Amino acid sequence: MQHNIFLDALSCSNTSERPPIWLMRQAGRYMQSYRVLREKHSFLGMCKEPELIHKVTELPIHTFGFDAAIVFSDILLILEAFGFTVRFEEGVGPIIDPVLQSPQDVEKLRMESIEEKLAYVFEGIKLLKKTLKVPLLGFAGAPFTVASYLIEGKSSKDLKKTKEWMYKEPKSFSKLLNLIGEATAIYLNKLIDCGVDALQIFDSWAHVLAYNQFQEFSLSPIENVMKKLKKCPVILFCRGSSYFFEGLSYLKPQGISLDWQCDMKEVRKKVGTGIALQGNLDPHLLFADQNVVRREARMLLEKMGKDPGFIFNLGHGILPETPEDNVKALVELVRI
Ligand code: 1CP
Repeated sequence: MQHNIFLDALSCSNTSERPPIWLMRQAGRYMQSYRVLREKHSFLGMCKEPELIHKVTELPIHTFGFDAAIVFSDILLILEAFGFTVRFEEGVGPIIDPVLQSPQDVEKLRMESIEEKLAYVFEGIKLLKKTLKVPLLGFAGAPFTVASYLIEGKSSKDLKKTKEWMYKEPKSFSKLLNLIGEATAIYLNKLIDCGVDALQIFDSWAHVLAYNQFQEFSLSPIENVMKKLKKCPVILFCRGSSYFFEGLSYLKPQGISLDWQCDMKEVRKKVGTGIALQGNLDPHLLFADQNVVRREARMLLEKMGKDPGFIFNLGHGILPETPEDNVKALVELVRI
C-alpha cells in the first residue's frame, strides 16, 4: 500500500495539507449505481457474493475519490454463525429468526464455524486487496448492539425488550454479550488475516444505555473483543459518543468516531493527543443547499483541519436519499 493519509491520520501523524475523508455507509442506496445493482439483486444476495462485495465496495471510491473504503457487508451477518436466519425486508429492515426469548435460549446457543459461515466476506476482501488503491476498513457490530437485534428480532426505537432483559437478568445478558464477543473477535481476526488495514466497531445502540450501564454492557464487552485482536488499528463508533467519548478513550483505540452534538476541538482537549478523532458532520446537512454544505464543512476544516489525527467524516451513516452532487461537493472541498 502506498503512503496514505487515512492511515497517517489514524496514527495521528498526518502532515499533509488536508485531512483524509471517507463516509460511513458510503456504499449504499443514495448512489444511483448501487440502486441499479439492487434492482437485480437482494441486499443479502449482494452481501453474499464476493464479486459483488468487491464491486460495491469500490463504487464510491471510483465515483467520489474517498481516502478509505469500507467492506460492503452488514453487522448482522455474524448471527448466521449462531444458526439464526437474517432477512432484510424492503421498507422494514432486518428481521432475525428465531427471536431470543429467555435465558434458556442463551444456554442453547452454539457457534458454528465463522470461517465457513462467513467465507463470502473473506473471499470478497481477498478480491478487494488485489485492486483497491486506498486502505480497506473491516467492521463488526459491538456485542451490545448485535445482542439487541437478537432480542428485539428487528429494528426498534427504544430497545425495550433488550433493556428489560438487561435489568432483570443481567447474568444471562452478560453471557450473551460474551458469546457474541467471542464470535466477533474470531471474525475480526479473520478480517485482519485477509488484509484489512483498519477495523471499525459499531455500537449503534449504546446511546440508549444509562450512564451507569454503559461501562458494563457497552465498554467492557468491546474491551474483551479488543483484547483478543491481532495487531490492527481500531476505530470505535457509538451513537452518543459526545457524552461517552471519555469512556471510549479509556480503551485506547486508534480512533474514535464522534457524533454531531459535540465540538471536536473540545473533545480533542479532553482526550489529549494519540487518538485519532473522526467526524462529525450531521448527515442531514447533506440535504441542504451546496453553499450551506460547503460553509459547514469549511467551519469543521478550520477547526480540525490541522489536527494530525483528524479524519473527516459524518457523525453517522449517509442517509438513503442524500443527493450525490452534495457528496461530490463535500469531497471536492476537503480534497482541494
Ligand atoms: O436496502 C439496502 O440496499 C440495504 C441497506 C443497507 C446497507 C447498504 C443495510 C441494511 N446495511 C447496509 C450496509 C452496511 N451496514 C454497511 C456497509 C458499508 C458502508 O458503505 O458503510 C455498514 C458499515 C453497515 C453497518 C450496520 N448495519 C450498522 C452499524 C452502523 C450504523 O449505521 O449504525 C447497523 C445498525 C446495521 C443494521 C442494518 N442494516 C441495514 C438496516 C436497514 C439496518 C437496521 C438499522 C436500524 O435498525 O435502524
